[in-house]
Amino acid sequence: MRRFSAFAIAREAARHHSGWERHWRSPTPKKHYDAIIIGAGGHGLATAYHLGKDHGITNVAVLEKGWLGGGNTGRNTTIIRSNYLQDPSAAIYEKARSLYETLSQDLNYNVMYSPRGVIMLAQTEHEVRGYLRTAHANALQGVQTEFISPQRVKELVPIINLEGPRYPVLGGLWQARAGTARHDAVAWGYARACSDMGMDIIQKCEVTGIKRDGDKVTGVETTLGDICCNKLGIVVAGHSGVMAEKAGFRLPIESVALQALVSEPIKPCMDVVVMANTVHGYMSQSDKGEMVIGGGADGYNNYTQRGSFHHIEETVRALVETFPMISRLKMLRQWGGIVDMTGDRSPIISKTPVEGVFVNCGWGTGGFKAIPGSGYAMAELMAKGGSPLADEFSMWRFREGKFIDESVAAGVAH
Ligand code: FAD
Ligand code: PYC
Repeated sequence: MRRFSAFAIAREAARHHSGWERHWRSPTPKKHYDAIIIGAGGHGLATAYHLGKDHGITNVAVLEKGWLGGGNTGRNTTIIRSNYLQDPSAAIYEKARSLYETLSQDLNYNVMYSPRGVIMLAQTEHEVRGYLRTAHANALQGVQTEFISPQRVKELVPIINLEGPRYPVLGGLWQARAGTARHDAVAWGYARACSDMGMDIIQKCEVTGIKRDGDKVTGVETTLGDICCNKLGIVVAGHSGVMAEKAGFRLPIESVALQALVSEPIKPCMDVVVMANTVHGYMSQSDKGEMVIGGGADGYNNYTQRGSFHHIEETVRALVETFPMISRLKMLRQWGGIVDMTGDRSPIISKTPVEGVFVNCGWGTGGFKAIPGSGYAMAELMAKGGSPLADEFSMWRFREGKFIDESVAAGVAH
């Protein structure tokens, strides 16, 4: 694959951009692969990338029923942070955040990582205590966060109203090196790098069954025919329960819709990300100028990929108090994704009861930020049978009671 560089861009500009190559091949599936990954979202593609880059396993296919990045990876609000409470979470989210810092260089693809800083507002006394606790835990974990005063919040976010009668701003948990990245570019960058290593990324290929010989996986049934493999990674987010059932086991997971919306574009007015978890709303400004707004998850399980109107109303009504200027904005678009929720709001990166089958899911409302770290850990697990970053996230922790409770750090109420 030709590398992107200032020189390449100048040369293409001079010849009307006629020389760019396709970013990834669209091959027909082979009969057999060493490893198959189901799901070409960020986590599946990052897993394939690290299988090749770190472990030299390149006879790999990534199978996607729709289009690459068309699941939650292309539907999220792109917030990246690592201010979690528990040690195993801080380790994997901080690994991911640090990999994001150099991802554009590593992939030779501009993922537009923007470490603009994230504030989680404390709007009740209870939240103040909770975030102070997180800041202390982060200090021990080597994650740089601090609890800041309302005045400092106002300096960082001039458009904020500190004095809301229902939701006064009492301070905030601030992570200066947190931020955002361009979600599609993350998927595209990984896909291009995987294709460049000789891996097959096959879109419009739905996995409809999982083939076993006794307790061992032998391959998958797909809409493009049967394909054999030695190892299988299930990385399908909101459809993890469905896929696990096809493999013959159950996962402690539920699927619900989470939604977001954007306003019309306006002039730059907010250059950090603000999460207001008491009101289940969060907001950032995109490079185009739109205010990107997200709300809470649906209160019932579903696979709609749409979201519901009452959430838009609840989210915007509450945010208007904290950001009065948004009452004047027109909202342009709304969309939803199906997120996969575990009981302790932490992911599952695990071996399964079927030999050769591995699962990576349960990132719920917060997995975009984890993509590089999750791919790194999942690849290590698939290649070596264990990974220091993944071991605590085994699916058996629910049977053993070793929960990793992140219901507060998840940010979105669910
Ligand atoms: P996906 O991107 O959903 O990929 C899974 C893929 O599997 C899909 O493309 C799907 O088509 C494919 N698939 C499913 N079944 C099959 C099959 N049978 N055969 C083949 N392919 C199949 N996280 C953050 O960190 N920060 C945020 O700000 C944030 N905001 C969010 C806002 C919204 C509205 C939503 C919906 C989510 C948000 N998230 C956020 C969560 C984040 O988007 C997800 O955790 C993450 O994208 C999950 O990535 P994934 O690769 O596991 O899943
Ligand atoms: O995990 O930071 C997050 C998040 C923000 C919005 C949805 N998830």
